[in-house]
Amino acid sequence: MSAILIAVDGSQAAEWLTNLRAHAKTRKLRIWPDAIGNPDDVAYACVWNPPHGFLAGLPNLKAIINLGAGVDHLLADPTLPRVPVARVAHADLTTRVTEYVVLHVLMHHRRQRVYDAQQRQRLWRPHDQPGASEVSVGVMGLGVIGSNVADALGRLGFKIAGWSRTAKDLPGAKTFHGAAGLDAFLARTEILICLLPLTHETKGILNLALFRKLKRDGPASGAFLINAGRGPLQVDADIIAALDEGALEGATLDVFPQEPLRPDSPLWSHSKVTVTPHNAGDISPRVFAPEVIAQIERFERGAPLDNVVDRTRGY
Ligand code: NDP
Ligand code: OXD
Repeated sequence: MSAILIAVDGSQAAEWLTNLRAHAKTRKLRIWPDAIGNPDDVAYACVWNPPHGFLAGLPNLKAIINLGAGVDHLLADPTLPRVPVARVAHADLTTRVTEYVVLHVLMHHRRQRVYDAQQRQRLWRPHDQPGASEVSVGVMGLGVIGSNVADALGRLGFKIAGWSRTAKDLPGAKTFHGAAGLDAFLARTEILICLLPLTHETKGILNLALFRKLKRDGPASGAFLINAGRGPLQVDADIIAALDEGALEGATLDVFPQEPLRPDSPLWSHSKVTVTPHNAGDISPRVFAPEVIAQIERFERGAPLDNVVDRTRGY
């Protein structure tokens, strides 16, 4: 029987092996880099950020399963074999990212950083607090995760808008799409959430010119950015410039053009920036491994893979 290869960059490789083994029954499992075995045996590669060029060395590969939602690293490999690439679109991951975004929207909305600073000074000073229903939130990317985030924040009462590549209808939200819809979307947005994939169209989109178009005279008392999409969507120097000139009042960043974030990055110590280490939504091998095996078994019975990436679109 053909083998499944696990090629995971990072600390979760062993956990994937254990969990896939628990469901793979008698199937051969191989692990990169130490136990690849004969590359000719490998039919399925379950990967997270594998080195470019590596998958091209598996001549009998039938499908690639990306163990995460974003496929930018994979698609940037010019030698990527022409087999279907499936990605994670799973409620567990969607819920985790939604938790992260809701937490940070509320941190900005409720001025938590200001109160943290006041607590350190033993300062008792309430500030005006708008209700959620007065504040406009905008979600860039209305896919599996962005639409769930929009729904969760809508249920908290925020005014919701969303922006996507193609037209979308989202209950309770005002939607915009394409380059033509971007400025109107930004003009009404006080808290901007980015859940876009990284593609040649979206790279660098979170820049100073865009931040200057956000609404900063609304009840939120300034504009805020939350980026949990991908690092190269944002221009770090422009975030600092926007914070310094007032185009942005605060930022929460989970992702960075260079990860880990360089120790000398001014973002670490900026008083208006919250930095997290790209963990808004970690995929759980325990939860997702059974689905990987079930997908492969269905595929072998002739069904298409779920959540296949459109390589031309780039996500
Ligand atoms: P989806 O593919 O389901 O959704 C992508 C959305 O982005 C779609 O609404 C799409 O528009 C929109 N989009 C793509 N290109 C453009 C463009 N040029 N202009 C406007 N809108 C665009 O992705 P997911 O929701 O599953 O995930 C989104 C991203 O979140 C991932 O690609 C990944 O980078 C990131 N992520 C980060 C995590 C973290 O831990 N920080 C965890 C998980 C994901 P349309 O609907 O028209 O196709
Ligand atoms: C993902 C991620 O894309 O964790 O799944 O960033």
